[in-house]
Amino acid sequence: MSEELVFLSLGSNLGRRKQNLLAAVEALKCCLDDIRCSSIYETRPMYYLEQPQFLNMAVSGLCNLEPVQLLRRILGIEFRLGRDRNDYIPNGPRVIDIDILLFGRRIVKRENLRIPHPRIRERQFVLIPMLELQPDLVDPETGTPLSESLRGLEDQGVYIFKA
Ligand code: PH2
Ligand code: MG
Ligand code: MG
Repeated sequence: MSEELVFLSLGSNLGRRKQNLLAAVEALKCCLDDIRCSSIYETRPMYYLEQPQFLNMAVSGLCNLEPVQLLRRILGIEFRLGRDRNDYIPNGPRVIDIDILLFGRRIVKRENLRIPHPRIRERQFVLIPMLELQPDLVDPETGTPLSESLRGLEDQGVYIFKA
């Protein structure tokens, strides 16, 4: 089976935000080896603005699963950590959100899973932590360095979290 370097984005803006992120990292040891974590950032909400500030971070690791299998595990972890998809507001508040950003250089276009994550390039709360882990990352679809996408963005309110 082939092993791929995977990048994930973690976010939380409900409950004990930092503990939620750290519990997710712990749980991800089920699916990822050699896990690396970015700093934790406090970030202004995007899209749906009337909600608490998020904590966001990026995680990388080596994965032996297929992308869809990884997604299934991630949905299980989100559920165990208290994610409630019944009172779900699109882009609204959540205890934990784990998104697959990159899966090696693979491209996945399924109804329930798109890799690379379609909104990476417009989100400082994703780009800043993931480029902290690996500054030379490239968009596998276009070959464009993700650092270039970041350079083109206006300030979105992303700060290192100190607490
Ligand atoms: N996640 C969203 C919508 N908006 N904004 C920030 N700052 N951080 C997030 O993780 C986030 C968001 C939907 O997943
Ligand atoms: Mg998300
Ligand atoms: Mg998600």
